[in-house]
Amino acid sequence: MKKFWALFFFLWPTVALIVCYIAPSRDWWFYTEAMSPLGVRIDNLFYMILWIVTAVFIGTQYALGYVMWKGATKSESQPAHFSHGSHSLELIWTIVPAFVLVFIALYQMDVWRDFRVKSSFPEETQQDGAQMEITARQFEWRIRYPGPGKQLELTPQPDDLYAVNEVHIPTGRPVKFNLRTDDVQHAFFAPELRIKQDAVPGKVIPVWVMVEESGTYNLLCAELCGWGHYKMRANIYAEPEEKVQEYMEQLLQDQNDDGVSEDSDDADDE
Ligand SMILES: [Cu+2]
Repeated sequence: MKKFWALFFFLWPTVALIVCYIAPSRDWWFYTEAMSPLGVRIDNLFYMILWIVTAVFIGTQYALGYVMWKGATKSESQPAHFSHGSHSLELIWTIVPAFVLVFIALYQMDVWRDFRVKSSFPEETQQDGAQMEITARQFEWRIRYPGPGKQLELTPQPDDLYAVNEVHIPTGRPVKFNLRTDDVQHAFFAPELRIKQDAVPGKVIPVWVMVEESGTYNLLCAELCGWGHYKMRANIYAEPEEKVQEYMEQLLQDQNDDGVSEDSDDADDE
């Protein structure tokens, strides 16, 4: 029975090794590839941490299995050896994890800076203001674009264009938007683009994203924000610049449509 338990403890690191071997080819880690260059860098950080954790897990579990196997195969007549405390061991298992954590903290800093620190955003987003404002509210995403040819102001303007649960961004260049919330705390979560940013009451938080391939991506709320939290699902449409322009023109037309047909307009004029 003792040998069984030793083998049992050998089993799990072996399972971990097998999973690590087959998971990448079966896409078990992430359900899609990162669709933005920054997302790729975030994934690389994730994989680096995953490898460290995996190595530690496999190493410690095999060590545990080995100790158990040694105990299980030792003769009954041999007396047990008791030991308590080892300064050098304790030093090792304090310094090594501390070193690993400091390394991760320093290594991830440039990705963090490029994602979060405004002055490190891509140059294209530095000159102009934000391209749109995305406001989370119970339970939807409201998007405010500036009127044609205008810059986005922090406060709503009469000719602003509005959309709900539908974000259109051009591909191939960085886009900056302001994130805010109307009520409680929400979180802007675009899993394929690897963006997760809290929307905090009273704050306007700039976020940037660059998508290279056209496509429709999810926008979800990742903060349990109330009973309708599950409904806060929107689409991000990444498309060529001309398509975004077309969409804006359509939005402008729809917004200016007063519901009265053009014919009756003419009739009024007469
Ligand atoms: Cu929410």
